Amino acid sequence: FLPNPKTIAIVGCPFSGGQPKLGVDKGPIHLVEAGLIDQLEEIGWKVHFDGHHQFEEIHAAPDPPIKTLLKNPRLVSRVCESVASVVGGHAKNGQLPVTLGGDHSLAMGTVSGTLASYPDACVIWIDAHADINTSKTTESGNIHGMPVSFLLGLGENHPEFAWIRPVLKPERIVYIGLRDIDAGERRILRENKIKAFSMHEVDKYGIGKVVEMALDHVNPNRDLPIHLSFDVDALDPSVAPSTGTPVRGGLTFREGHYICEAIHETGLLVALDLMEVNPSLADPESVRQTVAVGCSLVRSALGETLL
Ligand code: EXY
Ligand code: MN
Ligand code: MN
Ligand code: MN
Repeated sequence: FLPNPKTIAIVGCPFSGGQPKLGVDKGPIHLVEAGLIDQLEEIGWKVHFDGHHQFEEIHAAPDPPIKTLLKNPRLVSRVCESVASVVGGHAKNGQLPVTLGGDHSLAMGTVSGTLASYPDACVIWIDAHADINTSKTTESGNIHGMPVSFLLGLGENHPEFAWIRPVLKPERIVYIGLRDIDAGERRILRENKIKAFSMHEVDKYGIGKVVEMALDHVNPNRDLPIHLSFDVDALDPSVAPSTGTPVRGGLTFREGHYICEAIHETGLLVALDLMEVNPSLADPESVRQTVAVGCSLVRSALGETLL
């Protein structure tokens, strides 16, 4: 799908408004300072660094909760709308947007941007969580637990979110890594027949088979563009400790990398998100480890091989 020279657009999104913990906005700066851009050039990409978007023009205060529950709804909505246009613009130019979060609410923007250019794209969502709460089911009000429901058009019909078109079809998203799902989310997954491979399936079949089954579901003929949205909390907390909502029993270092490598091998990747790296959580060595694993996942998805 991408013209030569193959070009990546790095979109830094220092944004934390989809959840309450400070510091996740520092994720992109740490990933870039760890050398991600040079590393991607070394594996043969032309890299356009699009900067750390400050969303300065977005003044959302006062931003009272909508229906008393959703937190920072206007801020999150407007930031994601801006991310959708930035990511969509890069995709239209034939570049591969790599969006560095920031919290996972940003994926409302990134996936919207991808689907604007590639309407038949599928989404592979790697996460401990399903991020599919609606304004009716959310218990926390944190919008990073909700982006998928917005993309599917299940949730909010508040005019503030009217820009988000329900562009994603339930059969075009698949999850890998789930292990912390709310009761309401479980119902939504079932009612919409959304395919998900939890850690149980990873244990049962092995990661190789799980990725193959996931691709068979969303991309049976291996001809549709792929948007990979990788939440670093999909990894086990021993592998990626610096993240806001860690859940034990996650993907190993190799399982996470295998997913990225296998998706690269399809030749179909058109957009990548790396989300929820929070360098303010945990000790300096854990932060270094999490940032390094984040860079290394991105390299694997973009073609770094072991041999
Ligand atoms: N399901 C919980 C909620 O809705 O608040 C936890 C969501 C955590 C979401 C993280 C980003 O993946
Ligand atoms: Mn640019
Ligand atoms: Mn997530
Ligand atoms: Mn998560």
